[in-house]
Amino acid sequence: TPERGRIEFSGVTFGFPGAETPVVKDASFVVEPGKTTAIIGSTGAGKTVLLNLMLRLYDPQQGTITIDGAPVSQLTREQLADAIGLVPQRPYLFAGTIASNLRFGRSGATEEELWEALRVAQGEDFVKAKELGLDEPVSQGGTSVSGGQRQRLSIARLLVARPKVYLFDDSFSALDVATDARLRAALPEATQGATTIIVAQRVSTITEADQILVIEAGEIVGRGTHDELLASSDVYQEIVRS
Ligand code: DGT
Ligand code: MG
Repeated sequence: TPERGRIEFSGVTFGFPGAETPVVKDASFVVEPGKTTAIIGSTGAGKTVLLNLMLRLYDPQQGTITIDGAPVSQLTREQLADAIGLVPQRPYLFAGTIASNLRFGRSGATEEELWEALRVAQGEDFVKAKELGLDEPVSQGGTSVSGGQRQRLSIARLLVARPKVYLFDDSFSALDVATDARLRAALPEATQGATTIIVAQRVSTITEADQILVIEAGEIVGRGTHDELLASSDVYQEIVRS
């Protein structure tokens, strides 16, 4: 249902302990439920920190972050995990099998659900090619699978978990443009129209987003659709040209 998964940042400022300048400065924005919000900006701009704040890996020094009206600071770990899930920029795998790694977010998932998630995450072919398929062993850190495969397994894992809000931290940059497009085309159905936040490097990944936030040195310096930002944001124009 479209009323689930609304995130609001109000005047959020965060700096790492001991650092002089904050890495997120007075950020205020709304992520509308059921919509896709993209975050773009240069390396070190604060994109990952923004996502980590939603997951409460750290708490802001100022301001509030709410999910469906509830401050994240008041949610239990379980409530937060239920509401929001992340494909981290550097995905990790646990010692076990491909299946146990995919079921990490929801142990009750059926094999059919695992294959469906793999299909959407563009990971079906390489898992099928493994001798044991879903039961193929995976070592800690996932050294037996390539970086790109690890990323696809991590995306599939989040699809299996079915949170209200999906966070993708640079999850598509390593894919070729065609695979990236196929994956994103399959996402809305797979997430059942859940709120989606995509941190991206490539503009083609985010042109269709409902809202794009342009972040520079911890500040939101532009917001709007691709066309709106092309007309209004120098920083965005620069990113498009680069
Ligand atoms: P990326 O992934 O290279 O495109 O860059 P972003 O936009 O994800 O950057 P982010 O959010 O990882 O880092 C923002 C700033 O915060 C940057 O100056 C590095 C700093 N920073 C990130 N993580 C830590 C940390 O754990 N400790 C400290 N002291 N600083 C950190
Ligand atoms: Mg990052």
